[in-house]
Amino acid sequence: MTKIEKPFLQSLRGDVTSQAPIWLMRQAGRYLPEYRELRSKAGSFLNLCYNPEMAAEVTLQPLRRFDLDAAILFSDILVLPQALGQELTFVEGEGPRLGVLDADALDTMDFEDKLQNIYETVRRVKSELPEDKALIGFAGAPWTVACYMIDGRGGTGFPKTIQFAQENPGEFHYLMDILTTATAAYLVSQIKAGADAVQIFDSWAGLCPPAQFEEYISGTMRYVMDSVEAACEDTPIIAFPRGIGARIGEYVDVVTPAGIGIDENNSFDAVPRHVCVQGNLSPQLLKQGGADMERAVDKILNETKDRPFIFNLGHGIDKETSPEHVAALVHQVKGFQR
Ligand code: 1CP
Repeated sequence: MTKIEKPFLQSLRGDVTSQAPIWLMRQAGRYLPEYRELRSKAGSFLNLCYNPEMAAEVTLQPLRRFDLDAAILFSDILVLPQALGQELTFVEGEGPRLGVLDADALDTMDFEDKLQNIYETVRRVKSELPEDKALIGFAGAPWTVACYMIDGRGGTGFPKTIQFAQENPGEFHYLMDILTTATAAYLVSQIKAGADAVQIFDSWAGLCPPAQFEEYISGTMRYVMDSVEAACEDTPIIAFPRGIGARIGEYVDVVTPAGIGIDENNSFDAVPRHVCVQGNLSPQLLKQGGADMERAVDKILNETKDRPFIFNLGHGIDKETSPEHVAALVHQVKGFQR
């Protein structure tokens, strides 16, 4: 029997596929009624993350509805600081809250014990996924995770982190080293459990002071990549350094990921043509739908038709998005011959 290819992985290996593969950041989530139903059964977001049966179901929900090419593990970037021993809660409608950070008290030895249910979710999804669909594991990049660990919450622009990184470089470095090692181990375990590729979210890379960009963004990512590649050399890694603007070219040169996520304010042109680009429809346009969305999608598809490419949003899907707009988007992308 011939092996069925996964178009998502073909793109990451550098092929220009005849149709663009598509998945959407935050594709499992509150815009889907079936998600809201399971989420309320689970009682809390974290209960859902740590329950392999429910988390696997939520991971697969968007693929049951739409012809997406990849599932992304249902979890969160903040389960890693929690496994390291920092307190984490999710306040309904307000997002994450982390306890006061004591970097010396972090458990760098046994933190993976607390992530076993997440690896079990990966195994379950993998066993249920059709052969032509890929499973994406993920983690936050050290800078972005440190932002939440130091500021304790999102939505503020992370002023404490930015100040701390500048005024206490030694201590900040210590935290980044812990996160670099732990993130790599966490990703390698997801790959060993069955993830076909991993994405590293540096959602707040754009907030790093420019003078520290090489150290905390591109340099740190290079270390994470080195460790993951040493253990799993054939598994493609997608980097998503959101908001870094014109530094994207330099970033790709240093980090050399198989795939690079482009946010809606950046352009595909800034990246060498052999590197697989992923992006970059505005989540607002998806929410709006209709002719404006169609035009924007068409522009993206035309711009990327001669290079390895994965269709995605420029950032996570908005929770007010209509599932019908997602269906229309997938239909349009799949109907475009490259
Ligand atoms: O109430 C709920 O149901 C919780 C909402 C929610 C969801 C669905 C959170 C809280 N996290 C998630 C899942 C999630 N988070 C996924 C998995 C599935 C998928 O993509 O379908 C992923 C990949 C993430 C990653 C994540 N979490 C990032 C990076 C991507 C991004 O959006 O920039 C970040 C920054 C987080 C932190 C986080 N977790 C949740 C919220 C609301 C936030 C953002 C907090 C803030 O800064 O305000």
